[in-house]
Amino acid sequence: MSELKQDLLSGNDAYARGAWEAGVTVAAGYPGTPSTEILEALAAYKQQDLHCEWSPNEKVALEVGAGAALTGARVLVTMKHVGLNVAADPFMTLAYTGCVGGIVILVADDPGMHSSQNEQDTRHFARFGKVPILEPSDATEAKDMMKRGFEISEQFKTPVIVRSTTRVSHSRGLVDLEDRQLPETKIGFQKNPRQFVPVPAFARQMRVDLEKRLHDIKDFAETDSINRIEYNDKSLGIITSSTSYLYVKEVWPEASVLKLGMAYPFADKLFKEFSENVDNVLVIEELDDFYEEHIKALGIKCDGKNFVPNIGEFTQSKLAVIRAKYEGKEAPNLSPVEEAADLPMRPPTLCPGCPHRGMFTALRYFDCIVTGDIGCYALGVAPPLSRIDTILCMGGGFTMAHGMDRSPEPKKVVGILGDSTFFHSGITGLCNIAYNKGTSIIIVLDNRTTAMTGHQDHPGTGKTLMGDPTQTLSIEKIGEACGIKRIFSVDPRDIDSNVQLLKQEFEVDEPTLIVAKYPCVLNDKSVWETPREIDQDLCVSCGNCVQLGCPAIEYNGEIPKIEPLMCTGCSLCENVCELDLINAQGTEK
Ligand SMILES: Cc1ncc(C[n+]2csc(CCOP(=O)(O)OP(=O)(O)O)c2C)c(N)n1
Ligand code: SF4
Ligand code: SF4
Repeated sequence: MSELKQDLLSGNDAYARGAWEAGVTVAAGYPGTPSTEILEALAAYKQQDLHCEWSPNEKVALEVGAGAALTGARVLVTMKHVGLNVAADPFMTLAYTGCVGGIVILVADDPGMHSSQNEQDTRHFARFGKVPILEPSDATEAKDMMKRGFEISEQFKTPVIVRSTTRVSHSRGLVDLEDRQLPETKIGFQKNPRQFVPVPAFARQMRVDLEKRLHDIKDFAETDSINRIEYNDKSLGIITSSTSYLYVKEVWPEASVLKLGMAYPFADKLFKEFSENVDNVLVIEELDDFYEEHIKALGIKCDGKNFVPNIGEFTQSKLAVIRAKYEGKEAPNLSPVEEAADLPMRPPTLCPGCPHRGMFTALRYFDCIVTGDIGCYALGVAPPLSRIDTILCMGGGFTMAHGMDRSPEPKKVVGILGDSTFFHSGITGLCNIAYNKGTSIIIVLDNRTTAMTGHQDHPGTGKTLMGDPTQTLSIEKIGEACGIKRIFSVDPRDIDSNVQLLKQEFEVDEPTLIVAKYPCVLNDKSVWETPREIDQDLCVSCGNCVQLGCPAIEYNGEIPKIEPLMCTGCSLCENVCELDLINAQGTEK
């Protein structure tokens, strides 16, 4: 008898394992917490027959995935919830054409917004696109549902969404390991315009087929064990899914539960059967009233969002409070550790030596509007830099600048985004500025990586996800090709020169592209230099260096001091000290 192999895996590792075991041969995605580690873990299998790639954005990833799935290959596409907004266009039509090889779109939601600009409930997208969506609740189910996802995808010829959440992606559990099994499908695209070419004449039939397919999947949802009822005390029946299921099992161990593994299409027969067999129905779902609204529309009486919040992430303690409220009791005080009242504030800040700090410092000399974006540089909004005025979504740093520039707003506008964001969705904004005769200054903070999500490569870094050297795209040349004439490559640490450049470019009546190039100091330690020190005897405590907001500079009584263990020697503080009192440690004064 072969020995059962198990490993303690994070949800994201388990998704990767599931995809690997299911015989995925093509995987594409764009990084975004909490989904990022899935592709990294899958690429680490280094399988000859497995190709994993970072795409410049989620729309591209899904389109690449769709192409591969039409040849019969099994395909995984990964992204975070906001990424599906970017990929919404191909997603909605892929639901029509369907697939040949199974295609799973792993979308990771972030209830509580641990690292996201908004809270979104991806289940709505599944209903919108009319595709099935699975909701694992832990690492074991993450692997299993990933594999089921491919089977369902091939059985019904539809893309399948697997919806993760931060808690599922990042918590660990013991997972059974099985062998990789390649599907038997022969790879080879079979022409079939009626299925793959949604010109109106064919798309109208596809629309009808889509409803039929959805109907069949609904039958599946009502009979397959992916949705299951656990009868217990029948005075209360709870309908739930995802990690909420685990919290429910802890907080209401005696209750009956309808656990939904497939959130959509709705398993109406199960909703009805369950509600007929319990005295009261309570729906516990994270974020929106997705099930509740539908259950009520079926004429079933239930409680839900009248007790359960629709904002933020659940915890056991939150559910214990909800239980008390539901039962009309006083809320328990379940905080496991007393919160310390006097902990110092630790606001998020750019790292010591971060190259982004230099450009923000130069911009502080100007009364202009800065439309920012979502990378590490979003921290430029915080004091003491306070140099970002708006953030919307990836790519918005450029496009919002143009919108303000073309409005009667009298101030000059500077649009900022990072190198990964430039390739994600900055290029189209740049084309637009050139085409529509914008005059804003746009800056790419090019730190040679996607730092915010953990240093992933992108088309500008010269390396693929699989670790191979590749073509390095030049931001300057792309700018040129878009029609921008004024293009400057600068070192963000050179504050004086950058102030002069900005002054000059503010006077120009055409767009300017500035590429501020210097590597992220966490990604490339080769740029670290000797730590700096402040002459403690001569310093007049003017605060210029402190205003950089570098965590390595702290007050030592009246006089600021540099913590040598944190300092990367980036020289920025040296550049802003007008008395020239900051030098490399150990240099003669
Ligand atoms: C549509 C979308 N996809 C993914 C993300 C996750 N995310 C936030 S910022 C960012 C890119 C950061 O890289 P870059 O622009 O190079 O800036 P850096 O963090 O390196 O300074 C990503 C992928 C997101 N917020 N929105
Ligand atoms: S990770 Fe890199 S880019 Fe991000 S704040 Fe730190 S130094 Fe700056
Ligand atoms: S050189 Fe100055 S600004 Fe740069 S990391 Fe050191 S203390 Fe911070």
